[in-house]
Amino acid sequence: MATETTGEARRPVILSGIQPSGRLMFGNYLGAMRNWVRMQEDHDCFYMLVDLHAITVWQKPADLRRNTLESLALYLAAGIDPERHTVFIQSHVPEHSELAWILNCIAPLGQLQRMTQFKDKSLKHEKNLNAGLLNYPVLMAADILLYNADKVPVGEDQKQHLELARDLAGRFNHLYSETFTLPEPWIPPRSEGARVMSLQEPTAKMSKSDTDPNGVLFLLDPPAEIKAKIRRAVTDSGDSIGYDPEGRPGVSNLMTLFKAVTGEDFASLEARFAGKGYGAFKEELGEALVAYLSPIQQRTRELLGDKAQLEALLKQGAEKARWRARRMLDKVQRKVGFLPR
Ligand code: AQP
Repeated sequence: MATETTGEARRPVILSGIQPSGRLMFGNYLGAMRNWVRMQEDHDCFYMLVDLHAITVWQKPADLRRNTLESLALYLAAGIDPERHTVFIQSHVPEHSELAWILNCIAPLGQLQRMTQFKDKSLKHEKNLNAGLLNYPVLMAADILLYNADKVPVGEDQKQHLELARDLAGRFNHLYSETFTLPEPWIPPRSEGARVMSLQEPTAKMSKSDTDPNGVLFLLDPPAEIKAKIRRAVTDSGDSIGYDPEGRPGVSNLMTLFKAVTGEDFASLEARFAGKGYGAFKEELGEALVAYLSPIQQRTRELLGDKAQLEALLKQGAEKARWRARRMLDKVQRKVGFLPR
């Protein structure tokens, strides 16, 4: 297992990132960020904002800038510590693109074309079906392998991409010599938010770029909007509270959110809301979400008030990341047969 010296202890390496392709939402928080915060205790963590990935779908430049900075503030407000760990923007570390090119040259085209996300996104973005969308998982493999990450905490939707990263690492090691650690996905259980579903279409995952904002709980939604979205959330026929993600995806999704922000387990929720109907349940859930998110929102606003400090943190993060990334890329380039610069 790859480890790095940090202070006295040698700790396993974690890497993960989110695309600033919209405003961060509750699925990103439960599937990724919240676990990142917890993992800081006993890992050496690299957390990025993957803007190179974001432009595989058209982004208005002003929105991309705003979403990147806002997401960084949310990372910090949620509890990510940029002093003890490495927080950076993907495009600030050019080694990601350089390694991606090399990996592209050993990535089987057929495997990339079979990726579920590629197929979904090709349908959604028919008019902008670009090569970046196909090569997305190769860039993701480069992100991970550059730092020899042991574990990658992601939501369920990213599992297939992790498998590709492992395949590419294995293939490179086989073609040249032992170089990359094979990364393991770290996926939270579904009942803890590995797959938060849309509030309007509970059989589809919640997505920050959903065209229906009512389906998405954004982390910076004002309190009144959070409560309104929960009130309008699609539930299932019947009016009892019961956890059954296959049969009753709407109410099960809301129960997952309830448990995530209060810690109350499903059996207790079922008993407490027996005979009370969806109305009372939704009111309490709305209140609980607002109480949970308010301190994060407040801290995000404060951080966004000091742009210079955020930019300084980014500069420091990019320097730390580049130092590690460069060492690995030099090694890879040497093995491939490139002459040293
Ligand atoms: N609905 C979700 N439930 C649990 N986890 C989720 N993640 C995303 N949606 C959910 C996790 O969040 C991390 C970052 O995701 P991303 O931004 O890199 O890409 P994505 O999976 O494509 O997320 P979105 O919000 O759906 O983005 P858009 O709309 O731009 O495509 C990942 O760990 C992901 O698993």
